[in-house]
Amino acid sequence: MEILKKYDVVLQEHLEKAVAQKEPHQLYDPIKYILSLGGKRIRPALTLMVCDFFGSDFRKAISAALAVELFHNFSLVHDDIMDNAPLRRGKRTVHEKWDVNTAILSGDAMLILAYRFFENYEPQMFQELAKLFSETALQVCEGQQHDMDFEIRDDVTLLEYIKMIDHKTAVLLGAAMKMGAIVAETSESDKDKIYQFGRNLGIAFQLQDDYLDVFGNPETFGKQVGGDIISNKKTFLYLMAVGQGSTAQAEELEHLFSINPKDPTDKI
Ligand code: GRG
Repeated sequence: MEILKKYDVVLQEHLEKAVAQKEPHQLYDPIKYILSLGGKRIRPALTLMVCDFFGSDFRKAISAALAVELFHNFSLVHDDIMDNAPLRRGKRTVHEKWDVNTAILSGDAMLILAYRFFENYEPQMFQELAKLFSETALQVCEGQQHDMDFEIRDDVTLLEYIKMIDHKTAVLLGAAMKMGAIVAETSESDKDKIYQFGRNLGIAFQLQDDYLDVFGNPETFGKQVGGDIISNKKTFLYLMAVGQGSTAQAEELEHLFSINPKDPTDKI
């Protein structure tokens, strides 16, 4: 987290600029609001860090990082509408502060603004980044749909849950990191490895998020603690509580994420 903090100032400055002086204010005020609430900014920081890591100037990756953060914020605004959530980042959600229609439209604008950031790259890089972005966005929608479907099911398996969070959350962390590698023009093999790393990190991230939803400190969690229980979400804790998680499923998971437990270098 200390390393990632290094990128915070740059990100803040660029995010503010991205929506400054845009009209109509009814559309952009909610965007400015959600961005002003900060959040951890982990995804864009990872984009910049990976670019840095591969020896390239991290400033080249700023547009990609902004696209990732705008997309993430858009998904939070729409997710909060779907969950009827009152709080985000410790403050009122956009649909609570304004209304649902405004939150939908401002979210849509953020999605488009995100995409437009890729236009700052040369055609070949634009194509690679935009393709990854649209593939990822579609997977996020698919993950979100599974998450909703699971609310009314009682037989969700651990494997189904992991696949769901892989799409809903982890692919975006994978894409955020891969974008840093794309901008740094690394090899295809490095791009693939960093993408896998990001996805595994994303799975761990969502497991932690699920845990905090139940046991987090309401003062610092930023969301309503217990929200997942209220909406009957199928989380890791829920599945453990009802005794889901067999050895066969664990083996399938290893296969899915290409982890070889016997190879000590493969312990992402
Ligand atoms: C992709 C077109 C399209 C639609 C979106 C609403 C939706 C469909 C998806 C929701 C996906 C979602 C909200 C996943 C949860 C991911 C998650 C763990 C969010 C919290 O991330 P943090 O902790 O938040 O990084 P901060 O506030 O720190 O930025």
